[in-house]
Formats: sequence, C-alpha cells, structure tokens
Amino acid sequence: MPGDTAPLQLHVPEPTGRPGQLTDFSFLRVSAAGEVARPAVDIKAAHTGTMAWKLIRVLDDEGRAVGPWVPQVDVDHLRRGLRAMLRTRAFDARMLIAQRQKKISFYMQALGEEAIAVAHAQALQPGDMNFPTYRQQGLLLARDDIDVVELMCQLLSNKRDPLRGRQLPVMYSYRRAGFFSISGNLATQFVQAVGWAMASAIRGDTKIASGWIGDGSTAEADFHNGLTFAHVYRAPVILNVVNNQWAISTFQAIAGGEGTTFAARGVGAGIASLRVDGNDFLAVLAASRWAAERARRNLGPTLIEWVTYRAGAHSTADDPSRYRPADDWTRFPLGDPVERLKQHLVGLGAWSDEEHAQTQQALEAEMAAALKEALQHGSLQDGHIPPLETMFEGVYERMPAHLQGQMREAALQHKEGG
Ligand SMILES: Cc1ncc(C[n+]2csc(CCOP(=O)(O)OP(=O)(O)O)c2C)c(N)n1
Ligand SMILES: [Mg+2]
Repeated sequence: MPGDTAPLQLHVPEPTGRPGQLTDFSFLRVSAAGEVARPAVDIKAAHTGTMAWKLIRVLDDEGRAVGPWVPQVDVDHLRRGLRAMLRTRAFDARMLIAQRQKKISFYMQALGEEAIAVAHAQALQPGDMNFPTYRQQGLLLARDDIDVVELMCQLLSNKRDPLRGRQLPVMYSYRRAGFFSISGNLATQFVQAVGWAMASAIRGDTKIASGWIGDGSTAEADFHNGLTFAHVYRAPVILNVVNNQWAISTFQAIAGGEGTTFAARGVGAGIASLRVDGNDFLAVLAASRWAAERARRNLGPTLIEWVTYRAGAHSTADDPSRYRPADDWTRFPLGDPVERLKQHLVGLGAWSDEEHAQTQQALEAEMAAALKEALQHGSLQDGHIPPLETMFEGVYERMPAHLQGQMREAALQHKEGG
C-alpha cells in the first residue's frame, strides 16, 4: 500500500446553519424570476436535464408576474387562491392551539408550504386522484365542499369522525375530493399513485393521478420503484417532491439533495422533471397545469420538485429550535407564499391590506366557531368516541368468526376495565 494514501473517510452532509449560526442559503441555487424557459409539453424527458437544476419562478421581488411561465389566470381565481391559503393557515393555527390545550392529541401544520397544495388543487379536475401526505391539507381547504367541522371531528376522533377513529389525526380520506386516504407509511404514495394512474389508462379513462412525497422520504425504495413504473409505462401521473429542507430534524442533504437536486432524480429515471419555486403561487399553478396536460395527453409522467421551507415544527411532538436557527424561515430566500401572492394582487389593485386583515379575521372566527361545534360531538377527553366494534368493522363484507370472537373478548375486557 503506498504510504502517502490518506485513510478512507465518508462524507456526512451537514446543514449550513444550526442554532446560533445563521444558515447560508446559497445551496438553493435560486434562478431569477422569468429566467427559465417554458418548453412544449411534449418535450423529451432527457431534454429537461438543465431545467432540473434551475428554479422556475414567476413572481419577482416586487410581486410582478414575469417570463414564459406566467399562467393565464383571472384575478378572481387568484383571490380565491389567496383566501384558500389563508384558510389553511387559520385552520392550522387553530388546531395547533387545540393540541396545546389537549383537545386533540396530535397535529401537523403546512405553514409556509400552503401555495403548493392550494395552487395544485386548482390545476386538477374532478375525478383526478391525489395520494397526499400529512402536509397537503391545502388540497382540502382549497375546496368549498369540505366541511371544516368534519375535518376537526377527524382530529378529535369523536362520534362524528367520518373515519371512526381508525386513522391517526390528520390522516384524512376524501374520495369525492380526489384525496386518497393518507398513509402513515411514507413513500407508499408514489407506488400507489403510479398504480392508480396505470389502472386509469388500462381502463381507457381520462383521470390522472398526483402523488406526493417529502424530500426525506425520497430515500425510501418506493420512490425509485414508483419512478421506474411511471417511466416504463408512461403512466398519467404527476410526481410531486415537496422539498421543504427538513425531514423532522434531518436536513434534506442527508436524503441526497447536496450534490444533485431531487428533480434531477426524475431525469435520471427517464421522467420529464421541473424544479419549481414552491412559494410562488403562479409558478406552482403554471407548472402543475403543464404536468397535468402532459399526463392527460398521454405524454407520460412529470416529476416536480417544489422548493419550499417547513416554517413550523415537524409536528406537535417536535422542537425545531434544537436543530436549526429559530428565525430560519424569516431569512428563507423564497419568502412567504401568502405575502408574495398578496403583494402581487395588491399590485394589480385586486387586494388590499384592509381586505387581507378582514379575511384573516373572518377565517379565524370561522375556525373558532367550527371547533366549538366539533367539540359538541365529543373528544378523546370526554370519551365520546366511536363504539368499540368499529375497530373490527369495515374490513370484510361479512366479519369472519375469529374477528367476531376478538370483538366479544374486547367488549368484555372493556366492560371489566370500567
Ligand atoms: C416509511 C416511513 N419511515 C419513517 C417514518 C417516520 N417519519 C414520519 S414523518 C418523517 C419525516 C419525513 O420527512 P419528509 O419526507 O421530508 O416530509 P416532511 O415531513 O418534511 O413533509 C419520518 C421519518 C414514516 N412515517 N414512514
Ligand atoms: Mg421534508
């Protein structure tokens, strides 16, 4: 062995900021608004290689919409989008308080990431199916036909919980809203979305699927398996990677975002891929529409890396001040999606500070009233939960004998236990 060879060593990526040390965000590789070309939807996957390293942005620092990705959208549509983002934020804020008051056991916010789900929802059509994670509540809160009282009853696991306490809080299920039951097993969303999309094509249907995954969860094998099937069969699916920089306390570089981008993973798998400013409502809308059109026209899957920042804690069981600067979000170069769309609409003369404040107030009142109503149906605290039998029901059309036996035994023990 030559004497001058240094011992081997591994590289362990570290975040560029830690508590007490400001983050260097230059790793984000931010492009200027309007800089990235908008290719035809039938572009070959391999030709999206350079785009996967850039960042598609529409809104500039003054809130003007610039460049080839400016979507055709009327102002009312954008006003609805802003309101839906504020609604999502108000819902989250109220539920966070409810958890701190011990009314619900657990909660997860989407703070700072609202534009992604809300604008994406606007790009899909009735009958399309999302396979979301726990941070896409914006897909539901963007809709007028989803009752927030019912969402709260799910969080409370009470008598009006439509899922009868059989899912963790936040793991909603709304087939009619194109919102597949949330799976706690992360990355399964990708294989399920691709499979659903393939089934839609096999049936000769016109519906497309949209799968969701976080930066951290791309390290799961399901991510790669999903990509292979999507590529090979040109499945009509949108593959969303929400890169919010963190997977609980783990920085995105640990999942492989340091030497390459998550969008570049898609190109490597033969899938047309975009890297998009996820805090730019107009860019999210435009890129989502582009991907949806590709899927609908049998041009195949699109992977989109949405670059954003998880502004809040991972969940109510997490304390991010232990592993990142407390004010990190306020220094994030892509800003706050609500403030950016607001600035754009104010610039168009279609929104104002007064309307903003009034909307916020009205939404806070809506959430407070909804929680009051939801609590009337009970909570974990007062024991007004679905009956024990519901734990065993709903799996088989006719309950097998062994489950009937277990159900009787559980009922007996429950009675004896008081
Ligand atoms: C297969 C699997 N492994 C681990 C977990 C535990 N877990 C829950 S959330 C989470 C972090 C996920 O981070 P990311 O994918 O970046 O999504 P984010 O929470 O940032 O939205 C982990 C490891 C899980 N739910 N499923
Ligand atoms: Mg993450």
